[in-house]
Order: sequence, then structure tokens, then C-alpha cells
Amino acid sequence: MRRSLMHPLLVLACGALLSGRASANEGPTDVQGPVVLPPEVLAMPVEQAILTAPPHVPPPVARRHAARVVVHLEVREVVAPLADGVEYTFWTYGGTVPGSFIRIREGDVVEFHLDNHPSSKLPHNIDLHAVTGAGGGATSTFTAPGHSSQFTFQALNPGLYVYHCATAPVPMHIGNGMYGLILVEPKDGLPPVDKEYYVMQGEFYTTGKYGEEGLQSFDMAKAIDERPPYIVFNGAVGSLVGDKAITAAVGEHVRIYFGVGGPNVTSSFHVIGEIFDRVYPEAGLSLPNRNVQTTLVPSGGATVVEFKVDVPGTFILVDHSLTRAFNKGALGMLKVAGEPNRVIYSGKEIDAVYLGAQADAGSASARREADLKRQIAAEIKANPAIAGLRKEVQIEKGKQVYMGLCFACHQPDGKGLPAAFPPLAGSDYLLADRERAIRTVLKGMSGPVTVNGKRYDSAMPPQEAVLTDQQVADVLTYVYNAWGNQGDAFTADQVKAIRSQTN
Ligand code: HEC
Ligand SMILES: [Cu+2]
Repeated sequence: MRRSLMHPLLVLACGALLSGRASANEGPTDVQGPVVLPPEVLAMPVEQAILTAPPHVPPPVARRHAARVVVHLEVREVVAPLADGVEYTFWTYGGTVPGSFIRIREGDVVEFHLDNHPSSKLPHNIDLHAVTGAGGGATSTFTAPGHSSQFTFQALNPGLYVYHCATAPVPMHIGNGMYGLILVEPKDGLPPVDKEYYVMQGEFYTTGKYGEEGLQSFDMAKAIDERPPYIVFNGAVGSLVGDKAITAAVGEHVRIYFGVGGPNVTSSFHVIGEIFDRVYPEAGLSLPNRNVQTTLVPSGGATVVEFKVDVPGTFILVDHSLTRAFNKGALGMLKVAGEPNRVIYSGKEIDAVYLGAQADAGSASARREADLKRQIAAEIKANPAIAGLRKEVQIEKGKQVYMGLCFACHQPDGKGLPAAFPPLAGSDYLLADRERAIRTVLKGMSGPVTVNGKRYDSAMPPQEAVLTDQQVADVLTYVYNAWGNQGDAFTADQVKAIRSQTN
């Protein structure tokens, strides 16, 4: 902090201010004396604004008419925790980050006092986005330590507005926590809700890394590069966590006034486990969007979100750029108490064993098994002894098929019967065409055929409904290797290929 005080830019700015060469947003203008208010404004009732520290919000404006509202906002430079074991010299409006929440009504004439505490080291001012007028109040509120400035503005537009310091170097003043929200209620007010909260996101450019203990100071180089170690809600890591969480009860309607102070980083504001029933986009308080999951809030902008809480639990507020939430601090909690509604949200119903990864491992092992079987088959095929044995097995099986079916016509010795059943033993017809042999057994045969010079003209019934592919392969292997015939074994695949052919 002390080092940052000596920042050359700041020294330059101070020099400029002291010598009266200030630019629009940085320095004082001539003091013009109290404004002469017209009778209709003088006729308005006068009231003191109630200001609140975050996460609290002043009560709704009950009035349905304009008033002269007096606001006293005090600037204080305070040392406070930014995270566990991490301290920071915050520059604040009202002693907190974000600054005090200000609530007025459209049409109100505000007599605004900016009081800079005598213990402050620096001058400060305020630019309220709710103000219509050059600098948003900044030029009228440049205030040295131990001084108080006053200016008047009329709130012409309803909305939720960011206010911030605009003293040079502006990003440093905002980066040290000088921002807050002012709500200008529409003339007819806002729909009533049960709970209202005030949350602002802002980032901190500390010289140390996230979590590095001790008093941290502002790092201008990191600010220029937009590399903040901290992006937080309400001025500190954990400001809305645990005991400090915001709360509601089941059935209540919650409204959050959410703003981004920046100085640079926008927010993808989201509440985990809730849906915003209404979002007033960019806090324009006219037509709300409905049923929104995440709403984008610009730096120096705000939003108003509303939702009914239907079930109990802890609902996490985040910037859904999630490393900001989980690594830099932009995480808060809304704790909702009440009776569960297990239809809306059951909670965990069942915890059963799920074999996802193991099933994968299982199918991997099945693939491996098939692969090994293929290797064995390849080895067997390459090994003549085993291949021969397999053929022997096939011949024996095929003989069984033959002796149960074919023998009745073709005779056990394969010689057939003259003029009725052609021979298979030594059959030139059989041995000439293996595929035709398969087709004959599967599909049957009729019409004239000449075998070994002798003519037959009869019919053989199809066997495809009777024999499996393997049985056909086996019986043909037998027939091809019995009674002096010679030939390779048939395979089930060869049979299958022909079975699938149409006639
Ligand atoms: C019901 C009697 C019958 C049965 C059972 C029978 N066949 Fe035939 N088979 C015939 C007849 C008859 C022909 C000649 C058809 C023609 O004249 O067109 C024939 C022809 C053949 C032929 C072609 C001609 C040749 O001799 O080469 C083959 C091969 C054959 N049969 C194999 C078989 C096998 C193997 C079986 C057992 C799965 C079988 N047959 C069962 C009656 C039969
Ligand atoms: Cu300031």
C-alpha cells in the first residue's frame, strides 16, 4: 500500500490536481455554491437515505412520490482480509467492498455528500452511473482527506447502477475496492420479494500470488495485463461462505442485486442449482427475461435476478468462468432452509455398483480372447499335424451324418444304385466342383445328370433345413475322403457363403 502510494502516475495526477490542471474526470471544478431549487423541488419532503453494507439492502422505497434525499457517503481507507492470512489496504465507500448500497426512487432529487475521512491518505471522488451529467458526479466530488463535497442530481432513469471512484489512476482506485451500487426504483416500485441481497464482483491485482500471505499491495503491471490473482464477491475470498452465506427459506422469493466493479473483468453470473425466474438484463428494470441460467454482467454494469427457492440446500453463486470461482475466489453461498420436496429434487436415490470402466476392461479382455483364439487357429492351420487331426475329426463327424442320412440313397459304400442314385465314390461329377457339391447338398438336385458316364434323372431332396453349415462341411469332407476319394476339408464358412446365395 505504502509503495503504491508512491506510484508515479498518482503523483502526477496529484500534481495536476493541485495545480488546477485537472482533466474532466480527475479534478475539481469551481465551487459554484448551493443550487437554487425551484419551488416544486423545495416542496418535496426531505429524507435521509438509509445506507447498508453488503450483502444487505435498504428497505424498499415505500413512497409513491418524489423526495429530496440526503446521502452521506464516507470514504475510508481500511486494512482488511482479502483471503485467509492475506491483508489488503482497501479504499472504500462506507468501510466495505463493495461500498454502501444506496436506494432511491425515480424522480428523487439527491443531495449527495462525499465525506473523505481525515485518516485517508488520498483524495477521492465518485462517479454514479445513475447521474445524468458530465462525469456522473466525479467532477463535483473531488475531495481531499478531511473534506466533504456536496452536489445535487435528479434521478431521471430507474435502474440499478454502479458507482465508483474516478480519481486518477482510476483503475487503481476501483481496483482497491472503490465501487458500489445505487438502486433507482421505478416510480411504481419493484414487485415485492421476501429476501433481497447485494453482491458485487471485483478483481484484485496483488503483487503476491493467490493465497500469498501478508499485506499485499496493488500491482499496476498485473492490472494493465488484466491478470488478477483474485476475482471475488463482496471484497474477499469467502465473504459469502459458511456463516456469512446469504440465506432464505423454502418458498421465498429471492432478489439479488448483482454488480461488477471490475475494474476490468466481466462476470458470467450463475447460481448452481437454481434458475433465475427473472433477470432484468443489464439492470434495466423494465422487461425481465425469464428462465435464465447464467447472465453476463459487464464491468461497470449490473443485473437484477429473482428466483423462488423451492427446495432446501446450499446453492453456490459463481462466476461461471469457473477457475475464477474455484481458483480465484468468485464463489458465494445461498443457504436455503426448509422441508425437502423430493419430487422437485430427490437427493441421491440410489448408489449402485456401475461397471462402466470395468465393462470396458471386460470387453477389452473379450477382444483379447478373440485375438488369442485367432492366433491359435492360425497356429493350428500352420501346423500340418494339427490340421490333419482336425480333418480326421471332421471326417468322423461327417461319416456319422452320412450314415444317418445320405446312406439310404447313396449306399454305405458310396456306390449308389444303378439308374436310381448316382455314386459318390469316385464320382467325377462330385470331385470336379466343390462349390457345386455344397450347393447340391444344400439346395437338392433334379433333372438329368451324368456321373461317371452314366445318366441319372431323378431328384435329391434339399438338406439346408436339416443340416447345419458345419454338418454339411463335415459330411462333404467325409464324402471327399472316403472310398478312395481325396480332397481338402470343407469349412462351415464355405457352406455358409453358398447357403446365403439365392438359387
Ligand atoms: C432321398 C435320396 C437321397 C438322399 C437322402 C441323398 N441324395 Fe444325393 N442324390 C440323390 C439323387 C437322386 C441324385 C441325382 C439327382 C438327379 O438325378 O438330378 C443325387 C445327387 C447327388 C450328388 C451329385 C451327383 C454325384 O453323384 O456326384 C451328390 C454330390 C449328392 N447327391 C450327395 C449327397 C449327400 C452328401 C447326401 C447326404 C447329406 C445325399 N446326397 C443325400 C438322392 C439322394
Ligand atoms: Cu478513489
